[in-house]
Order: sequence, then structure tokens, then C-alpha cells
Amino acid sequence: MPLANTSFLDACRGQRPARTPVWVMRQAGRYLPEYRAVRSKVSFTELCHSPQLCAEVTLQPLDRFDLDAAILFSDILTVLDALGAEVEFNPAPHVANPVRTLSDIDGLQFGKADDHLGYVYDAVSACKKALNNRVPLIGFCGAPLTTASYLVEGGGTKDFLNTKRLMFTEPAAFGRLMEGITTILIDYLAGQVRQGIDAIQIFESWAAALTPEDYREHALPHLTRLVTEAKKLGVPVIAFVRGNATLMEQAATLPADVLGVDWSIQLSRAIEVVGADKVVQGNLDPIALFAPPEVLAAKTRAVLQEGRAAKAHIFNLGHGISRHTDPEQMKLLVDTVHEADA
Ligand code: 1CP
Repeated sequence: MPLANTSFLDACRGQRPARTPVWVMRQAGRYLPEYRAVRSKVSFTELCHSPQLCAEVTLQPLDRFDLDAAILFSDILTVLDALGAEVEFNPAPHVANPVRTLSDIDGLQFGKADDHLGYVYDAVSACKKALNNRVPLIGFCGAPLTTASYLVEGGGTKDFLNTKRLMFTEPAAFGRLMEGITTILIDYLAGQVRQGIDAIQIFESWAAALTPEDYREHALPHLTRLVTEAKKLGVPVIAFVRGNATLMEQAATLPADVLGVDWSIQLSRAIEVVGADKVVQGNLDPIALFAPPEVLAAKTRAVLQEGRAAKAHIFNLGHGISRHTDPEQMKLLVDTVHEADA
């Protein structure tokens, strides 16, 4: 059976559907009371390991809002299972044995993702079944640098000290780590696509931790390889390189179908930099959802208007939705996007 709503995939492929498609990064999650109700009974890890519960929470935002795509409920750090690193979520991620030295890197398993991530593939199948072709399902992974940073730091960080120290003091070993992670990520995305994923988003959440020169030397080549290989899987690839104010030119060199734009750059300016022949996704400030309704609606329409200069535009926030967001404001955002094209 074909998809009932193809507007998101059409836009990914550079067509302009009748209505601008909209989905929101982190659309399934803690700002929804029904998500919190599920999470009150199971841990985040248990949730990620239950295909039925993953499907339930993936569909929760679709039952409330007129969204044009679903995103698989999982996390960018589940892939660390395949490297033999133990990650716990409380709810922020914590890696028990961070990778800081050459021997730590040599101790990682750079094997096959499929041997360890079958539970994610089962979640993909369960989500596809539950969606019943309503809208496409987006699969995802972290970019090599963002994934490596959690492995090296052991969790979130403000200054990326351990990651950059390793990169500066042991550049060859850091390169090997990035290469090994990239190989696993390629394998992981292939596994997701085999189970029916319709598009891929690669989250480079922490690109701006590096200077533009260091990003070009130490991170971009690995991300380029990941995007190039992901493209061969036959579904559209979205590259979200957060830190666009300084990295938009580098992101524009990626062979992705869609370039994610964060809120650090005006969308019209991002389109000038990447060129009007590219498809862009973004970029409303997530905190605009805390503005009075008429201000939120005006800001939403302004982003939509700027997006008309691109080949095609997928409406999204410029980063993940805050857990403190009022779901009514999310509804206003989605309806405002669709009503503008009605
Ligand atoms: O239930 C809970 O309390 C756990 C909170 C939570 C959730 C809801 C975590 C822990 N991960 C997730 C789900 C998640 N993470 C999804 C699927 C839901 C959806 O998008 O609808 C996705 C796509 C992610 C991706 C993710 N995880 C990113 C990239 C996106 C971004 O926001 O930049 C990153 C950086 C993570 C790491 C992570 N996992 C969880 C937390 C709290 C964090 C951030 C840690 C930090 O600040 O460094």
C-alpha cells in the first residue's frame, strides 16, 4: 500500500508539495503527558528495547498534531551498544567507561551493528506496522563527531575538553576512532533501511564545538563518508549540522538531499549560502513556542515565507523541542504551517 501522505518525501526530493510538510525534532518525548505516563512505568532503556512501546510513543505526537512525518523513537547513543560501551540514561546519557586513550580505542569492538542493535530494527518494524502508511518514518543516527563526543566525554559536556585533547594530542588515533564509528553507523543505517525506514536524519548536534578549521580537518571527511554511503541506501538523507552560523558552507558541501538549518542563522541567509537549488529544513527557535500565541504564529509564518526561496522547504524547529513546551503551542505551530498553504 502506498503512503497516504507523501509531502515530506516529495519535499526531500526537491518537489514543492501543495502544503509545506512539517515535523519537529524530538516530537515524541517529555513535553507530552502521554509520553510521561509511559515513562512512569519503564526506564528509558526499557522503552527503547520494547518495540511495542517505541511504536506507541512514536505515534503519540501524530495522534495530537497534523504532522507529515514520524521519527523512530530511539536515541543516537543506542549505537554505542555495538561498540561494547555501556550507556545508561538517568535521563541524561552516561557512559561508564569513557574512551580516552589509545588502549581504550583498541578495546572497542568495531564489528557489525546488526549483532547488537536488533532491538532497534524490531522497533522500526513495529513503528512501520503501527503507522500503516499514514506518514513516512524517519530513521536516524548521530554524526561521527557527536557520537564520538559522548563516548570520549562519558556524557554531555560544555567544553568538549577530552574529545579535543584526544583530537589534538593523538590525531591518528582520533581519526581511527572516527573511522570505526562511521563504519558502524553506515551498517546501522543500512539495517534501519532494511526494516522499512523511509528517510534518514543524521544529527550533528555538537559540530560547533570545533573551530571551523578543526571541523573541516577532523570531522567533515567522516561525515561526508557517512552521508555518501547513506545516500546509496536509496532513501533521502537529511544532514543536520548544528552550528550553521559558522558551518553552513561546510554543510553545503555534503551530498545530502536536505540540509538542516538551526536557529543561529536566518533561514533566508542560509538559503543564500547553500544556494536556491537545495532543499532546506528548519528553523524556528524552539523557545518561540513560549511566546504568546500570536507572536508564535507570526514567527512561524515568517520562517515559512523565507523558506519559499529554497527549492523546497520542510518546516521544523532549529533544534529539539523543549520538554517544558505546552502541547497546545505545538498544535498552534503545526496548524499555522498548514493553514498558510490552505
Ligand atoms: O524519557 C526521558 O526522560 C529520556 C529523555 C530522552 C529522549 C526522549 C533521551 C535521552 N533521548 C530521547 C529520545 C530521542 N533522542 C529521540 C527520539 C524522539 C524524537 O525525536 O521524537 C531522538 C531523535 C534523539 C536524538 C538525540 N539524543 C540527540 C540528537 C538531537 C538533539 O537534540 O541534538 C542527542 C544529542 C541525544 C543525546 C541524549 N539522549 C537523551 C538526552 C537527555 C540527550 C542529551 C544529552 C546532552 O544534553 O548532552
